[in-house]
Amino acid sequence: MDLDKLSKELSYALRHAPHEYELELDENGWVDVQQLLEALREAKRWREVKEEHLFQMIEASAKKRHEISGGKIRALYGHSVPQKISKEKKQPPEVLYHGTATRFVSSIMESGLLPKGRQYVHLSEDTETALQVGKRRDEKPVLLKIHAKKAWEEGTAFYFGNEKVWLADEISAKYITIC
Ligand code: HQG
Repeated sequence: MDLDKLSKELSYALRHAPHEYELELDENGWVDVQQLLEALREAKRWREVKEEHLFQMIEASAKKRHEISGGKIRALYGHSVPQKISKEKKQPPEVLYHGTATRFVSSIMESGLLPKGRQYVHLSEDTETALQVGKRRDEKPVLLKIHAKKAWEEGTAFYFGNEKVWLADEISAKYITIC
């Protein structure tokens, strides 16, 4: 079983296109594990997929993208489905980071961080993770420091994604500095 491909397919199904699998996410993004497995098994590649592979996939991944609980599974962040996935509000640490491409920086420093194609802006707890995120779009990404605690105290909502990924609706430019 190719666990990396399985993770990518699940991210696609649970973040972006549940309808293609005839799945419906609940308000927190959960779907029934058995329904998901049945939908996956319709494709030849996943005919043999079982629940244990989902656990192995989560275990094998360096990033905690998915979560299983009580017979349900969900993506923890990254959604672009039209129905807004409700996330748990949580006070962020003093600072968070965002790695981005050089070509986006002037627009970000003018309009702030916006969710673009996804439902939320994604922020990282540590600089290393943020730089990795930025490297997806730029060999030499720019690291932005987000003054998260100040933004929170002044009314910006932050949400918990996983231990390393934080979410926000948007971040005003006044809380962002270029590292
Ligand atoms: C940029 C992956 C211009 C923003 C990653 C980013 C992450 C602006 C892009 C997770 C802007 C959106 C999310 C503005 C934001 N003007 N550009 N005002 N505001 N942007 O992919 O944070 O591996 O939606 O800087 O590793 O790059 O899939 O967000 O470059 O954790 O699990 O607009 O997705 O995780 O891009 O990545 P994205 P992201 P996985």
